[in-house]
Amino acid sequence: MGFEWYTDFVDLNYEPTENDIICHFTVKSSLPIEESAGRVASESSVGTWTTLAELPDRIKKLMAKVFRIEGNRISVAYDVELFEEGNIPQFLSSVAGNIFGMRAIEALRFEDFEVPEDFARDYGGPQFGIDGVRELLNIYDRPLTATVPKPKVGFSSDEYAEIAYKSLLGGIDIIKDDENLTSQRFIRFEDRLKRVMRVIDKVEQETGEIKTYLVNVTAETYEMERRADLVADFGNEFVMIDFLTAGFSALQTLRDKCDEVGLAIHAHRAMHGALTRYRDHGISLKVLTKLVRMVGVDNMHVGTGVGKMAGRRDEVVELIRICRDDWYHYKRVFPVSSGGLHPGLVPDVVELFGRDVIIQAGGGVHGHPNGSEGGAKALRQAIDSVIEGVSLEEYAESKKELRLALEKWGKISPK
Ligand code: RUB
Ligand code: CA
Repeated sequence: MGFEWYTDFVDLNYEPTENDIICHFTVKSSLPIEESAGRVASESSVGTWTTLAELPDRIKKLMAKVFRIEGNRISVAYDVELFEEGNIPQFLSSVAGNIFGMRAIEALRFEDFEVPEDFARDYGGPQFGIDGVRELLNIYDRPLTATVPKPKVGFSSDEYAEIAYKSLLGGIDIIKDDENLTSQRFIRFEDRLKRVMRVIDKVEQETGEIKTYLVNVTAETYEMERRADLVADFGNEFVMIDFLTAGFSALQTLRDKCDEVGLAIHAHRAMHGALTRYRDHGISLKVLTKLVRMVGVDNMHVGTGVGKMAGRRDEVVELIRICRDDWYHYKRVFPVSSGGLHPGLVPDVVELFGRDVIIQAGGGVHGHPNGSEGGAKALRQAIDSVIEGVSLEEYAESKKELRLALEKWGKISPK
């Protein structure tokens, strides 16, 4: 048709330059692939549905280019000039914006992207990263342990702090709020923070170990900043954010705030399933994980491969690499393995992740027959056994808590 120019956005002879951002998509459409691919590149860069009366050469240069087509997988090159420096929402509005809603495209998956140094430089990355977090906690030789008090909402601050106390005393390093715990009527933020910090001080004095609190500051952005200030005033090291429900703008705001007040960021990925779950549509976790590393979170949930959340082992391995491989100036992100874990699964998790992992168990600690303290001990014993190279069963012969955990859960992978 004379008025369309979508295929002008396809140039299979084009060789990407060092000024290009490369995005990889999978496209499902009843149109020929050049047609559908052209639509993706057009709508995500300078195009509209028709040719225009005027198109200056200068702007023509900014047309995104589909330079590779393999079956229904396409790769698109975007000139870095198309993007504002340091603005993730604008990046997503371009390469993951309107194109998801076009009628001619039945399904679209944003699989992966690569950025040139010129673009990478505009994002600071993690402030602490794995090495910094290890320094904060003074733990260098083993996986870190975290627990979410369960039930995840409903406790008063007092009850919550009591569970935190028992868990920390049993050997857990980190208390973590759950994704939907913020500042409900029954457990206001400031009150909970105050009480948990009191408990942390007490345990730190009693045990000589350093403990920390991943306190969920997710809220409207001004309120979130206020909460981050409070957390810093109380002398804690971390905040946690549900980065998808809060949004990338909020995450960037929090990252700036944390730079100012010296806090590390724990990223919870709640809601990612709405984007990542269907293999032929949405945005992959790979993309989300790269983005949060660029913005600069210090911990990121990547799944377990064995627990209650979806996510195959090979996918988890890939996310671990995105968190930990060298990538420009970005510090390494601590991958968090969480969701349905318990002592019997610890060997699998360490086999998959190695030692640079935060192992989080909620139900797998507080569901222990001896309660939270027993559960915490069992989790630490499971880690010790792996580090010492002894089987769980053998280790459990002399460790009561681990034995009780194995009797209750065995090595079950919960659904
Ligand atoms: C953990 C829990 C976390 C999940 C989220 O509780 O529910 O919110 O880890 O999933 P429990 P993911 O240890 O009792 O399962 O880590 O995959 O984002
Ligand atoms: Ca502390």
